[in-house]
Amino acid sequence: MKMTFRWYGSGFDPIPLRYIRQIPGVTGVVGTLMDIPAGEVWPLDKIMALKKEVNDAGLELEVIESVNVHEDIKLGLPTRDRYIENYKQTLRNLKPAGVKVVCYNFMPVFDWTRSDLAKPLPDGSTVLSYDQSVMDRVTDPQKLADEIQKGSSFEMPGWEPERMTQLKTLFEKYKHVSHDDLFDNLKYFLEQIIPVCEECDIKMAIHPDDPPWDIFGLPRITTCRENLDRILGLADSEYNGLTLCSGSLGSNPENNIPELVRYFGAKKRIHFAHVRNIKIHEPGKFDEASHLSRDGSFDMYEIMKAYHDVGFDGYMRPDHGRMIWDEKGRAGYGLYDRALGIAYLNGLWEAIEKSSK
Ligand code: DNO
Repeated sequence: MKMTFRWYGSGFDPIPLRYIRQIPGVTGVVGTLMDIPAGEVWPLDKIMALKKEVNDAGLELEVIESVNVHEDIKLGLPTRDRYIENYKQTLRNLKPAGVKVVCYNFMPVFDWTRSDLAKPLPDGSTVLSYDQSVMDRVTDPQKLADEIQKGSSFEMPGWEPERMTQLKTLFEKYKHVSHDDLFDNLKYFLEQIIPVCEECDIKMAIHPDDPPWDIFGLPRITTCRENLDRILGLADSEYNGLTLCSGSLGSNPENNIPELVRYFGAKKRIHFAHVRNIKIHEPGKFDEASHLSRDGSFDMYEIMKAYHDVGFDGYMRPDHGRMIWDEKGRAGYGLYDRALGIAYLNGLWEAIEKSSK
């Protein structure tokens, strides 16, 4: 297992790389180019400059999160071919930088969605929170998008301004897209991308939908074991794999995370692990939590044990943290609580490893 830390890049992330280097056990950064719109080619020189910056700080850049997929690909429009060609070129440009895994998602319009980006907990920290009843009252998703973008001093990934300005048109276009259409459109994409991944030795790792159910009437398919299996079958290659995000999948209690880790881990199709805890209050209502088992609904020991038992040797990162100690930063992506999460996950891992000998 290689422990990593998501970093949005200089100018986009207030956390200096040297701080990340000081978190025990972190070997690499999960990087991105925030200023390249979905669908455009990532220029080689920008990728190499990012690699140099990360390497100069004593860290590796082997995982990218995300290369976003243009909506026309998800919608299956004739214009998709141009964007797929761009995606292939981006993969070819990532190869010389030594990138091994690309995380992406296939969620229509929105990436992860929350009803509150800073809900106060009794201990004074704030967390991301989701309440379906609040979402159900949102009759105009444009308002939600505006609020989220206004409330956050940083642009959210997947909530890029250019995508949000077209919200109305996008909703219109998705009216005619069913779940099966979305599977077909993903298949079309993967069939073209995976041979390039094989050539470049870069593994694709689809991120689950968050939350893993339809929102605002938009179809979502990366939601449960059956669908994940179906997605892996769309292009049967180890290069077509998963980002197994405990918090996203686990917000539906029917998704048993240790079981999913064992099932997909045994198939060697988990390339990237996002490990975090959430507190589920009732179906469709949850708060994010510290990584500690007793603060949330998941048994983090069982999750880490499952990774250990399947011999997981891929990349792992903590996920959304609380905002603590008056830190100001990107919602879910502050330094302190994610660093605490890493220390805890590494502690579990060491104990599991030693006691299994
Ligand atoms: C949320 C993240 C997601 C993820 C994308 C992958 O915090 O895990 O935004 O990066 O869905 O494309």
